[in-house]
Amino acid sequence: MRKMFLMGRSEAGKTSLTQVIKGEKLHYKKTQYTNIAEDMIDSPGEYAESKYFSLGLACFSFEADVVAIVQAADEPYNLFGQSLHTFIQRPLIGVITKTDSVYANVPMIRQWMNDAGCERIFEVNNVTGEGVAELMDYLSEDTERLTLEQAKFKQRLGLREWDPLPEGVAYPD
Ligand SMILES: Nc1nc2c(ncn2[C@@H]2O[C@H](COP(=O)(O)OP(=O)(O)OP(=O)(O)O)[C@@H](O)[C@H]2O)c(=O)[nH]1
Ligand SMILES: [Mg+2]
Repeated sequence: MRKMFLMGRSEAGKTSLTQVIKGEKLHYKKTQYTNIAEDMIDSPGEYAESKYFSLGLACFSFEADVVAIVQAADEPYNLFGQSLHTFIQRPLIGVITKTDSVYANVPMIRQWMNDAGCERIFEVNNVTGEGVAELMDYLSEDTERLTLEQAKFKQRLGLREWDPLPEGVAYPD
């Protein structure tokens, strides 16, 4: 199971998403701090909303296998800059929550997530659980653990750690 780090504005639905994935009933609990000990790393929305804290999010990302931007389908403006994936050394995905909102504008949020460099985008409704299975399938894939030498070998090929090796290429002994 890949360890997912969640970041996004307050009320985006990060904690609710962790509850649905864990099979818990939705219950409101304001996130006050970032806990890295759990299977998923949840963070307070205020970190993403403040330029003083936002850099810290990049540090938490190193504790995770995958970083997820969480944005509600009815968010009125975008907090995240373009090409965010270039300074996060983990696969970046997008999770669009509140797809049930009457103000939902999923194509617009998708555009923001594509601009940020998300390699996969998932749409979920935390209330009904719709779309969550697809995200769980993605998370259930294991991340390959590399030795330093293997990581350096991939770098020499211009690959990121999580990119597959080209066909016919193997790590040197
Ligand atoms: N309709 C609807 N409401 C949702 C959905 N996801 C979350 N909510 C509601 O949105 C509110 C905020 O959800 P949280 O999961 O606490 O948001 P958060 O991103 O963890 O917020 P912070 O902890 O402040 O960063 C709660 O009242 C949730 O019940 C969704 O998919 N649909
Ligand atoms: Mg929360």
